[in-house]
Amino acid sequence: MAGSGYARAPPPAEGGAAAPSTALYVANCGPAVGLAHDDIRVAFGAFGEVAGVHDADGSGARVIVRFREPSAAEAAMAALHGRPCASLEDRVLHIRYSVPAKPKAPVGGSLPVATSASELGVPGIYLVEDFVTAAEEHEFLAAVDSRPWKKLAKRRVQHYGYEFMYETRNVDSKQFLGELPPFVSKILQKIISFPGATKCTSKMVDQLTVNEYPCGVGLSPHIDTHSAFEEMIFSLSLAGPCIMEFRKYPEGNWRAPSMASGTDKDSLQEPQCIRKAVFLPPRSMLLMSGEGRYAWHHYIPHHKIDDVGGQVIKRNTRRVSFTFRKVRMGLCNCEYRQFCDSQRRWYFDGIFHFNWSALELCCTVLSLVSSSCKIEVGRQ
Ligand SMILES: O=C(O)CCC(=O)C(=O)O
Repeated sequence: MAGSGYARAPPPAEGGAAAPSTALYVANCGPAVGLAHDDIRVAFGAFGEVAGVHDADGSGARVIVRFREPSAAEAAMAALHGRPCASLEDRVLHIRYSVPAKPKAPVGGSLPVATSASELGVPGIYLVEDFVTAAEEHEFLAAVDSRPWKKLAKRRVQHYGYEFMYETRNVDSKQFLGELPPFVSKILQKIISFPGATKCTSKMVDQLTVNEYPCGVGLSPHIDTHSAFEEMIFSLSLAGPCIMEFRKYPEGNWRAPSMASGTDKDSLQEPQCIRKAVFLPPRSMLLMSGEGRYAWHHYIPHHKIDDVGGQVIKRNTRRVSFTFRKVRMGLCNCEYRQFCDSQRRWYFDGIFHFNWSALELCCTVLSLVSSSCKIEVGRQ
């Protein structure tokens, strides 16, 4: 019934009859089998007032007949289903009750999708379109396609510089795999002059993750582990576009990322979080820094199509992203302590005014009291 605005009526409760509705889905009936809508209206009109007849789909051989009253639909069903209909050239009609389809959620959710970083308005997020040319894009894709991919649950990856460990969402900083490959040197040169990039040295990144997402596949919401990587994270989109959503959770409502084993599980919609989305076209470069990198989750929804400013964008090609990061060698001391694995213990200490020495003292006193109780009990 795709496209008719009607769907099959829910199945009847066990042992019960199908609940009548005012609309009937009638198969083997319509202009493609020589039956005009007007003739169908007249034939069904014998059972009660017909509110409308329209195509159920693009076949021309299935229609929706809408009555004013459920009793009329019930009578038509009883008289015509599975039988030749004399007033419709003796065609055998196949009829089901049908109900108005629930409206589908708008493509991409109700979230407006920005096409620039200024429109997005997440502090520390920068976007440059056409960061590389189409010829360079072709070159980069050929380079990664000639190298081995590692398969994750829903996508393929390659790692350079340092291996990324999905179980811990971290890298082993002692396991240096070698310099970044020569095919990215043009990108590294351009990164130096990226707006928003503060440290102007080509060594500002030393780890590359290449992600290949099949059509419509996305990525779970997450914040890159603070202790694993420095502040600036660059992501180059190649081959296909995507929407990237940013989510900020209110104070005290933060959840740890859930990407164990590279299995990207969509998190439940969090009603309290602030959500913003931006369109990443192929060949664009995104920089996540400051608050946008440290305190906002980023997320790629699993969508086959997206609505960008009223334009339908099909994600019918793979998307390949090159994510460049700098491995952190010490602890993170950012100002977003709530989201910082290097500082979280101290953050929660602060919130709860927790005093570890006081706790230790309490434990000692308790254990002394309990052992003296045991002595007392033993004496009785
Ligand atoms: O594909 C992207 O642009 C982002 C990749 C990413 O966030 C990641 O690998 O953690």
